[in-house]
Amino acid sequence: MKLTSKRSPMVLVLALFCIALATLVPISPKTNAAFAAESEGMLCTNGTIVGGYRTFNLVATDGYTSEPDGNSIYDWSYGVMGNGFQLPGPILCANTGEVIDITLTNQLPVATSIQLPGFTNVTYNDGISSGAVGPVFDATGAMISLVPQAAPGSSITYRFKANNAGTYVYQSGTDPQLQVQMGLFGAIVVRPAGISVTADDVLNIPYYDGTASQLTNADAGMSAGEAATLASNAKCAYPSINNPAKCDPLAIYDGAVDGENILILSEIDPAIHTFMEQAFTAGDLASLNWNSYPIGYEAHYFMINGRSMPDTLAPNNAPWMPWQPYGAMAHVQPWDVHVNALDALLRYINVGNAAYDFHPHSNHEHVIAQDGALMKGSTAGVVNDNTEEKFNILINPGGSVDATFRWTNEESYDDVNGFRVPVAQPNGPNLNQGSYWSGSPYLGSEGLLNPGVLTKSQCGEYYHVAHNHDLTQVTNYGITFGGMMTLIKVEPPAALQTRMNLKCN
Ligand SMILES: [Cu+2]
Repeated sequence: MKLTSKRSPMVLVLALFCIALATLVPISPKTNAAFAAESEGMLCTNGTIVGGYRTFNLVATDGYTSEPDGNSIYDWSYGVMGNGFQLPGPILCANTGEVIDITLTNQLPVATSIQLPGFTNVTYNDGISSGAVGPVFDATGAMISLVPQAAPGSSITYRFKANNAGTYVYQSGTDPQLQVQMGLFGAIVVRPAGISVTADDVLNIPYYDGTASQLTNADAGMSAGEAATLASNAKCAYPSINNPAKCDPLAIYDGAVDGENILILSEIDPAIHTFMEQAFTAGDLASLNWNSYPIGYEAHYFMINGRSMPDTLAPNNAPWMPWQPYGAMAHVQPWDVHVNALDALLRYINVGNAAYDFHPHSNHEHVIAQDGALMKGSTAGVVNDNTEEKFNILINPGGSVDATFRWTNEESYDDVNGFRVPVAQPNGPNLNQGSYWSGSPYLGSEGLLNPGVLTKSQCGEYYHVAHNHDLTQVTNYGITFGGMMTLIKVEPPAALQTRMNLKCN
């Protein structure tokens, strides 16, 4: 008796320990995404060429994503077959002229599909029937899907030709108000095939000097040799309106891996996700549709590439977010006509249900395309340029916007040659130092910080905020400085990095 009474608390502790261990086991274990290297910039899924078709094998499946406040959200999303769940779905990259096959295998307990806005002549084959995609109706005549769908456990292939370069959405066409909210969305990026950017093209890239006059790189003093070097690093987003064999001068961008970026904007009402999780766990299939949701819609998380600020700043494949593989922080260096005259490209997509007004601080961005169409027209061979410098970039639901960005050193200060514009700083105690402040107003320098201030500066770089201008959406469940926000990292010029032996990555 004595022994037992002495041991009882020990047994209880052990039992509690076992229960604690058991709760650490995921309820629904999922295949982890293939362990991939960290990187910056847009991360493409290229598929494989099978029988002349660019082929993507996707699954629709469920899993969990994390929010910066510690919340874990149950989602549905597309993933690459074999890699399992990820949010958003993979960024599918292709070239103009290619025929694309997307085979979707449905691992969800409800029917689902892929709708491809912006592509024409899409056909499907589900092994039983095939033909042009179109709305699907039930026996009573009610529409149940915008496109043919895959039943749970079955597959469907969609085939279409990538005729035009651009940035496109793909998303569920089945109960889309619910399924897109749950995470069934991704991006398709089509690049123009067969266009190489020449030195002459780079010399003629328009150069906006802040006045009404529009110069070119050549006017700004670029030499032919410099243009040739930059041309070898350049990529093209859209062909010229009048000469499809050439790149449009405003659509030439920095071909470095981090020169091309994507921002897929979305939002989450966590109550819907919890409701669907509970219905799924209970096997209550009738509740896995929009009509069964009993309360009003209210989003509390707002994301870029499936992540909320500050997670947006982490690199692609950050190991602590295995199911949210895409970062959203663009890296640039100061524009320089001699060594760095190619702009960064930012591709925006909105899969939310209202327009988002996105605002990059510091410089305007140059909006060049909307919904996969270059904003230029041609009347009797004369090009009408409707591209525009924008302070606020409006992205409509289901739509896309492409914009270029450059950061210019307006005061022409030059740390390589020791020219500094005088900047008077307040005394330390009067200075509130943010965690992205290097301690110095000069790019490539670091200065003294007040005691207790930890900086995230690596090499005296600048960080510019870029965020949804509806500040209620720059929040994580109501807590500000989160949500649909990221930073643009302006690194010191390459020459200064070399000279000062700066480590910027
Ligand atoms: Cu702001």
